[in-house]
Amino acid sequence: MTKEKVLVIGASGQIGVELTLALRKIYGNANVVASDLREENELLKGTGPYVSLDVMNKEMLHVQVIRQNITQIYLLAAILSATGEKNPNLAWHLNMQGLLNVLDIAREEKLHKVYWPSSIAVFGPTSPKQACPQRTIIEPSTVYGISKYAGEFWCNYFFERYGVDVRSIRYPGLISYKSAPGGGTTDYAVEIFHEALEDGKYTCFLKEDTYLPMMYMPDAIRATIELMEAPSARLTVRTSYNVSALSFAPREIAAEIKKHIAGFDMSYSPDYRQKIADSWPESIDDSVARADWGWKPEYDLARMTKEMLENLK
Ligand code: NAD
Ligand code: AKB
Repeated sequence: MTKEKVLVIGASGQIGVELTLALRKIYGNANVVASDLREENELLKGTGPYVSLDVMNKEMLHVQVIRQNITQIYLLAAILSATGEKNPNLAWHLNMQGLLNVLDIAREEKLHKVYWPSSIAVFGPTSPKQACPQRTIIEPSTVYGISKYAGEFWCNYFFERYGVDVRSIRYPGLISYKSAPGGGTTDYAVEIFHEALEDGKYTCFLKEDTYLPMMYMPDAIRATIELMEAPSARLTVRTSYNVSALSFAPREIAAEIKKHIAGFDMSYSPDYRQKIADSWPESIDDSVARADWGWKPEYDLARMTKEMLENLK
């Protein structure tokens, strides 16, 4: 078996830190190179190689891939929904060109596999609100969603035309305690834990009854690794897989936190992110991922809340 050497781009971000640590357990510390535009995350320091890298600089990226004998790339560098609405051109540029740079290099260097996440943000106001299916009407209304939907089809194109083994998941909002979220609409579901523990109160930027699909980070990391380890022949989706775990509204997570912090006080002050949240489905149908590669979530709202509070304390 060929030795795998993995490059994680965007390794200092919310997913990158935990995914890099998980990949280092599988492939060995020295065989997973973490990279980011910003400095190495504290949790990664001393656990394996780190290089400073801008995914927009294709030449430098190509040099690193050759120099380090990279066989797989996990591309996590992106601008998320809320930040994207503040700077649409930058979001489009990074989210598209970063992906195209990686796909081109993967084709030229015959990389074994590429991972690139999409998002539930591909869905828009005309998509079904409940149990949104794998294949349905997709008319995204954010620049982030547009870039993810276009990206999904680039992945499919590179697979069909050049045989690049690129795999993808449409993550819901991810909840984690190790590294901070990076400018999304679902970030409230992380902030709430920090502020509940620090101040005993939180002002939510979404309305109390805004249901959104969510997932606890250990489930997301496991989903990613299970998809990447699945036999290629079993995968029927080469755009991006729906995966589902939780669906809750701000008032429901507040009620769950109150079970642990009795005096916790939640108030609401919706801002521009409400419109983004309103354009997304409330829940996701992930039956294709379940059938193709055996996906199944482990965490419900109660278990996730308990673990988040215990770990953040
Ligand atoms: P994040 O913002 O926390 O991390 C992204 C990282 O990319 C940051 O550390 C940033 O410094 C780095 N980066 C930015 N520009 C770069 C560049 N030019 N070159 C190299 N690195 C650069 O994001 P995240 O939440 O970890 O998301 C990772 C991926 O997962 C993204 O594609 C995102 O769209 C997707 N996703 C995330 C969520 C979520 O809830 N976190 C949900 C759905 C999809
Ligand atoms: C965001 O809110 O932008 C992300 C996502 C769902 O893609 N968390």
